[in-house]
Amino acid sequence: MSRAYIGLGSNLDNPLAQLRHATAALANLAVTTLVATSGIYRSRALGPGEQPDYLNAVVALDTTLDPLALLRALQAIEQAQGRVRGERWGARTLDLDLLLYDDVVLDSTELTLPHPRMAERDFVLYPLAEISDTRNLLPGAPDLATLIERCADNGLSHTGWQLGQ
Ligand code: A4P
Ligand code: MG
Repeated sequence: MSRAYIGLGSNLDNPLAQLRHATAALANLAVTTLVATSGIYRSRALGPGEQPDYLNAVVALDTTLDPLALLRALQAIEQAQGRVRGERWGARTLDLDLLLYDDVVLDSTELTLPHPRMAERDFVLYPLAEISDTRNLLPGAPDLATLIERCADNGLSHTGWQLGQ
């Protein structure tokens, strides 16, 4: 059994419903158990042009899917929720990022672990810190509390909402 952390993001088509729907889909994945969910955060869109704010959250899964199988399962959930791949970092109904998979380090075209941009993103670090042991979480990186201290302020706020209804 491996522990994986998934970052969820949405800024189109009822983001709150998108995140909750995705959480239910993750809980239903084969050979996978949903073990923890963070609160839901609002954050300013990082990316081109004028975009609506994002809702972001992180969940923890225990799974026996290998990392690539899990990534493909995440992409299938994105597709099922109407994700249209357009401009990089463009607005989207649902983005599921595989943040961490145990302490696996991987750099292939299809999958990079840990997620290459997670250590600088407040909308990943804060929800992750809610549901994880913050020490030695990212292989080869400072602990989560240090990363949070170093992270630029991008106007992150907790909505008070949870992923489960
Ligand atoms: N890929 C490689 N490693 C991974 C991984 N660990 N997890 C590949 C997920 N995918 C991974 O992703 C592009 C390719 O990355 C995939 O084909 C996969 O094989 P994508 O989801 O198709 O495209 P994208 O999400 O537009 O690009 P990218 O570079 O993954 O963007 P990010 O880093 O996911 O950022 N602002 C706020 N406030 N909140 C957000 O959640 N998210 C993004 C997307 C931008 N701005 C944001 C937010
Ligand atoms: Mg992505």
